Amino acid sequence: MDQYFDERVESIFQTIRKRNAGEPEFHQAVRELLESVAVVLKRHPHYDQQGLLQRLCEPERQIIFRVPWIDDEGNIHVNRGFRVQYNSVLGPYKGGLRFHPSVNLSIIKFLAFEQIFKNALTGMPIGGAKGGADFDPKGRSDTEIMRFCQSFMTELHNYIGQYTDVPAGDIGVGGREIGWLFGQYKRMRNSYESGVLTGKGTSWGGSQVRTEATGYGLVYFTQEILKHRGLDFDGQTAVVSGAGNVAIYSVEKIQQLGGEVVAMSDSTGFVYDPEGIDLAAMLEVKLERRGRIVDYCALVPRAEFHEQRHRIWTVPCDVALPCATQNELDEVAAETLVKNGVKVVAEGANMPCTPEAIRVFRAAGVAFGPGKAANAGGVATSALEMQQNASRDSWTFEYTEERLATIMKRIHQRCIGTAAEYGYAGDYLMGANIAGFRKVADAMLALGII
Ligand code: NDP
Ligand code: 2IT
Repeated sequence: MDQYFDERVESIFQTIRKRNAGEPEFHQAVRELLESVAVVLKRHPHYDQQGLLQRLCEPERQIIFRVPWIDDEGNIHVNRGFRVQYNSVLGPYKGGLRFHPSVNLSIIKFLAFEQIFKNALTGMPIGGAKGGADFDPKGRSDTEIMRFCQSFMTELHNYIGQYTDVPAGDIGVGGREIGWLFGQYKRMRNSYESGVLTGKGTSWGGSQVRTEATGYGLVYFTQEILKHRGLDFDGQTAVVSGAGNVAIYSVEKIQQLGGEVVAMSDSTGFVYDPEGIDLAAMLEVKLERRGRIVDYCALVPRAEFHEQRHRIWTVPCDVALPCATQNELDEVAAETLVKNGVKVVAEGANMPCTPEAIRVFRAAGVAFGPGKAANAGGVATSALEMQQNASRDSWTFEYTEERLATIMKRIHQRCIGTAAEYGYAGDYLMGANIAGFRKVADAMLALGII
């Protein structure tokens, strides 16, 4: 019986792999989930009815569209836009938009697939989706990026809505872009539908704490892991990769909790600051000037710049938080972290650790918080924004942050409780995958073959 389900899961995965050829990131995300779920099927064979796994792995809808725009010199550019509406069994599709030259269907599908289970873990009524474009905002003027956002929304507006699909930000899409996207949506629809996008400005329907939420939530989740091991952040040394939205607010919260962050990175390299990152200087370089991380060293001369961003993981630390992009932390990096005594690794980015790196951490007994649990605070606060929009209310910063902290604690408990129930005590990856899967699968079985 046990072997039957291992083989069954492998055969379903092979069919998915063949049907979605040339999509390695998508295969990676599906494989991890299916491998965790075999143990659930052994205990509850009814999940293998109604073609559940095959339906779960096939997106409900995938939209690919042309995004033409004109640059400041009058040249015409054509980008490709995506929205993968993966699963709406728990609520309207929900998930971010990524603008980055590396965006393709494989990346959007893996992100949308992960989002289904992440959103389920939050306990909020939201389905899973992701979108974006292979547009590179780097070096573009504000007017070029605004025109791009307007062209993107001119097509996307046909497929979204507060009860249908609610996008938000991700890499390359922050509050500024959400403003341009929302402005164009409002204009196309002649309707002030606040709940159609999240991550809005607080004066026009946005929620307090949404900007900080992914980073803060990640650190709350990591704090729970530390507590579970009889530790806290006070005195811990941390390394945080990336220098964008998630990384910056992770660093802020770690510092508030008494930890010290000694390294951060961007796509051009990393900085090591032996006295701890000066966040005001980093905010000036990355958020105000939108500059390169090397510029931090001009403001903080004690810091060192290193060109190879992957080598950030050679900096010894107790807590490692990869917060940049997928597959940024590989097996070699994981071995180095373990050798240097890392205690906790938690994913702020989506799928930043390769499967081989995760195996290294689990084998070494390092606590590993997978992204779909650890970085769920962003989307959870998006759901709080939807709640405020639906009731035309707005909550204070303190109240909203308290809600976020409670949600992250509950996700931690759900991971720990579920992992123990299935014989994997302390294994957050198994806990998150199983708890997320069961919630979605139960709803899919209840709603029939759709
Ligand atoms: P930002 O665009 O604000 O920042 C991204 C950071 O990662 C930048 O420092 C960027 O460097 C670096 N980066 C991005 N792509 C690459 C790449 N291919 N190679 C090297 N470095 C790269 O994005 P966010 O902080 O919002 O997102 C970071 C991660 O967190 C992503 O994986 C995202 O999916 C995930 N996430 C985001 C949430 C959110 O609410 N924003 C919620 C949950 C997860 P550079 O500027 O040099 O390109
Ligand atoms: O990966 C993610 O969870 C996000 N980019 C946030 C999604 C959202 O809808 O807030």
